[in-house]
Amino acid sequence: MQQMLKDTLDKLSRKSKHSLERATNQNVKLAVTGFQGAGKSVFIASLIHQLLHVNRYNNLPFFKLAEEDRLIAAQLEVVPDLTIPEFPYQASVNALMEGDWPESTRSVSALRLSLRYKTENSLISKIVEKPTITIDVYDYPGEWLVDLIMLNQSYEEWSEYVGKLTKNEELYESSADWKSCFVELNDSSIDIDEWIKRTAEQYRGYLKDKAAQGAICMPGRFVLPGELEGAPVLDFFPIPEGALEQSKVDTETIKERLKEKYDFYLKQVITPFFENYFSQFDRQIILVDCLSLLNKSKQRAQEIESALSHLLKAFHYGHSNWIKRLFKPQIDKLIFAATKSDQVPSNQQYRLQSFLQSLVYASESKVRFEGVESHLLTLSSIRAAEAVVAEINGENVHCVKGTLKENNEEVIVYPGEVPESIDSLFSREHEPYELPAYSPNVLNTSAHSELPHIRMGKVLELVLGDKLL
Ligand SMILES: Nc1nc2c(ncn2[C@@H]2O[C@H](COP(=O)(O)OP(=O)(O)O)[C@@H](O)[C@H]2O)c(=O)[nH]1
Ligand SMILES: [Mg+2]
Repeated sequence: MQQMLKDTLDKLSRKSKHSLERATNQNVKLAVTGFQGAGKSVFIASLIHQLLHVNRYNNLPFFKLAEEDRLIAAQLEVVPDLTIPEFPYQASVNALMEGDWPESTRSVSALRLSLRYKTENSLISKIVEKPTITIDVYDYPGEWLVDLIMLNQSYEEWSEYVGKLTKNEELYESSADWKSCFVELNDSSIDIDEWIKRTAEQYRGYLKDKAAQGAICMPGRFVLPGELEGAPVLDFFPIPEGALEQSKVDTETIKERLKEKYDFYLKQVITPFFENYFSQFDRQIILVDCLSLLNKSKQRAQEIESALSHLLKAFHYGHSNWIKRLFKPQIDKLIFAATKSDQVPSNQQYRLQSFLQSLVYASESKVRFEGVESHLLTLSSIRAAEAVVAEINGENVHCVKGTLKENNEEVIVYPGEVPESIDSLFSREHEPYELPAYSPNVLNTSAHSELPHIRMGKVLELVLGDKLL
């Protein structure tokens, strides 16, 4: 009888220990957000790499878990949703190790990383000595992110918004002359559906050319259709101001057809995408490639700034729309990061940070007002270039040193001055900032497959620090 009682008690305590252990295991879903080329995929690859190698290289200052030597081990796992392909972590690291940047992203992928660590809480350590925390990260083409803006717009509003953007057509070279298709509407016998199909094809061609020249283009699937290549849902386009005035065809029918396609796109393409991948996140990091604005013409930079501010508005957590329901319930911390900070001399890092702050100021205030904790920093997922002081015309000048991608030549560059705010970028004539394409400097800095970075430890502390027991 006694033995039976003891067994039962043991069983019970094992069971409660098990459920307590389960309760102490945490999961963080991190949304890595940013336009194409912002540095999302490289960021994810580096983040994972730093965590997998933390005990070997002591590479994460500011990440307390690492500094206090409490991380036992990290391990890659499959994300429970088996329908999502795995993030190509190994391929990305292999590319970096060979001195190449990973290929740009063409579809959604995800990865889970589990960290087992020692808790510093003596009470918790009595129950579970070595808790685990898992981080899920999702990667997707930045081209698709911009469509979030469309969720706030009717066809008419969208058409007007992108109509303004396409006014500056001479800014971009393209062989696709979609606007000239409107001339065909002088012919009353034209088949409207055929015409829409043809014009949409031209419009997609135009957007692809524009995107290739660094513009942010909407709808994102027109630039990178993924599985929608050739699907009729992509057969729509905006109506430029006054373009239907000379039309001998029923313009109401045209508008109706385009609106139908637009609404279908919103409902069947964008909404499920954001519902599937964005609704579950706890933490978000918005990566911004501020430097790419500095070497563009004013008009091109203004276009990107406008897309960014529209996007951030769509994220406003307090909006009384369904985007609020998508994002707000979960996300309690938001980090804005200016990426590729290795391309800025050390004495100008603060300028990069204040430039980012000026870009996101309105959004950050809103987010804080809503009670979401927000942070702002500069980082470099892979430190390709390095800050140095060089003597130029007898003076010591803060520069960057890197290896050029095109010919592997080592160069020391004074890139110019980062403006302290977006207003200052637009209000005076700046010398374009020099941004040569550097190779990831992994081979030079590491004999042991370490990926050099700037401030990834700080990012990890912000993302995970307060979740650890
Ligand atoms: N110098 C430097 N360049 C970077 C860094 N991260 C990304 N890049 C560059 O930016 C490009 C785009 O990065 P990627 O992560 O593919 O951007 P994504 O489109 O947001 O996923 C890379 O191919 C690199 O040329 C960095 O930390 N430092
Ligand atoms: Mg990518």
